[in-house]
Amino acid sequence: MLTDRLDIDPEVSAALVEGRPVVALESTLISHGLPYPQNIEVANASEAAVRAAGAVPATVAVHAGRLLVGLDEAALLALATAPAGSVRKAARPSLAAALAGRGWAATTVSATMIAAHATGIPVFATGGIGGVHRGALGGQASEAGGGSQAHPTFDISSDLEEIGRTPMAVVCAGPKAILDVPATLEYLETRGVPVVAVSQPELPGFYARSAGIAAPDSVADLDGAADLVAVHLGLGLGTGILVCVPVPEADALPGAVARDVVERAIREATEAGIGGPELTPWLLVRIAVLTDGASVRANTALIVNDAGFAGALAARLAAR
Ligand code: PSU
Ligand code: MN
Repeated sequence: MLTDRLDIDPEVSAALVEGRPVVALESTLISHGLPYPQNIEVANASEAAVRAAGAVPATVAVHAGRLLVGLDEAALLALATAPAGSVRKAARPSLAAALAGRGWAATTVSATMIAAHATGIPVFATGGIGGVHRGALGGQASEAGGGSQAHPTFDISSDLEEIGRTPMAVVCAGPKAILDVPATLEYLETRGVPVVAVSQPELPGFYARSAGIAAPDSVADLDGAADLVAVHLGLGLGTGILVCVPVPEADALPGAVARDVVERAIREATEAGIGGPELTPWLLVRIAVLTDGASVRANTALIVNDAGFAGALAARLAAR
């Protein structure tokens, strides 16, 4: 059983027993999404942002055959400083391999949601969710451009299936800009996942404030988000709800800049034959180089912002 593999941090379990707010955080963005030392700074700042909002952080990872819910400082540092390639990326399809291995594995959105749901944590924060990659469906990707190969890659993140089957609020800054964002929204709609933008009608665009398309739904602020999340989870439909908070203005990439570098990085990835679980980390690194670090500043700012928002959301929900 999954529950036999769970190691829940005592502070996290005490908070859950007492009905206090807890926010789950993922760890792949630490090991695969950002360079050192920004990754450890973000991991610590995200936990601090959750606490400042009145909630308890629970970063999730796999170590020595155990699924850890709540990491201490040493564990976060171990993940952030591990030599490249030594930390596995654990998603739903790779969770068993990660648990069967001896070392560290970082959890993606899907594996983090599995752990959080098994623990009883209803709010989760990440940077940007994975989704339908450009070219996943073959031919020209819809509107967002790129992905011009004729054959479909079928590369669709397991994040989407997980949000479609787990009743939890997922706070992010939009689907990652490297994706076919319109197709990702369609997929979420089919799986019954409400997607709501906070404070603006447009869908947040991960590196940029806007993805350039309307969000399926929007709310004015935190209170509006808490109301909608409470109703959705209260209905017992069994699906998650995606709450999209735009990257803070000061660190956002201008929309046109983000679009250009993303398209160039995707072209280069296709030429280099990059695919599978390597694709997302490869693109994030390449975009960091192409923007001279500006994308890393946007990514770190949006992750910490999402964590703070999720903390406040969890606090509202726990107070009801
Ligand atoms: N958000 C970020 N950086 C990341 C991720 C999210 O700002 O690196 C990670 C998440 O763990 C997400 C994963 O689940 O990217 C998606 O990977 P894939 O496309 O291979 O499913
Ligand atoms: Mn994939």
